[in-house]
Amino acid sequence: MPMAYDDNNIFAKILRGEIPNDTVAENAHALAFRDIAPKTPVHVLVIPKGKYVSFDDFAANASPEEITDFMRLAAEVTRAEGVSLDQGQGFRAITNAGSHGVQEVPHFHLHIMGGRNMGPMVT
Ligand code: D5M
Repeated sequence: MPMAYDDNNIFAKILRGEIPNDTVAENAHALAFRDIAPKTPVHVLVIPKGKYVSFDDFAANASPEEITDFMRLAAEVTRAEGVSLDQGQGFRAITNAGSHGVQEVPHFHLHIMGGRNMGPMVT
């Protein structure tokens, strides 16, 4: 069963064009834009255009086309931002889910972060 989705979340408003965003790349099923409060020199969020609450919802319920477009857009972002392994020094891709994951926005998003050494994983 798909999870309940809140149409009033901020990324839903971005997808509807109700609030602006700093778009990095886009395809049929996914959008990438700069995080409004970047924590690293490169900090881009990749979101599906479909209504998915979190990673587990997306991974379980999205179509193969949605998943492929999402992953390919994430790869495009790493190249566009110069952090992909074939041209740069790498990046960290993370997603927060639910209360223990400290997810703030209940629309699935992948953080692509880089431009400096990220240090060890923190808990
Ligand atoms: O993190 C949610 C992330 O979303 C956090 O890094 C800030 C970012 N954010 C919040 N509002 C906006 C807008 N309007 N544009 C761009 N980025 C935004 P998480 O804890 O993973 O849910």
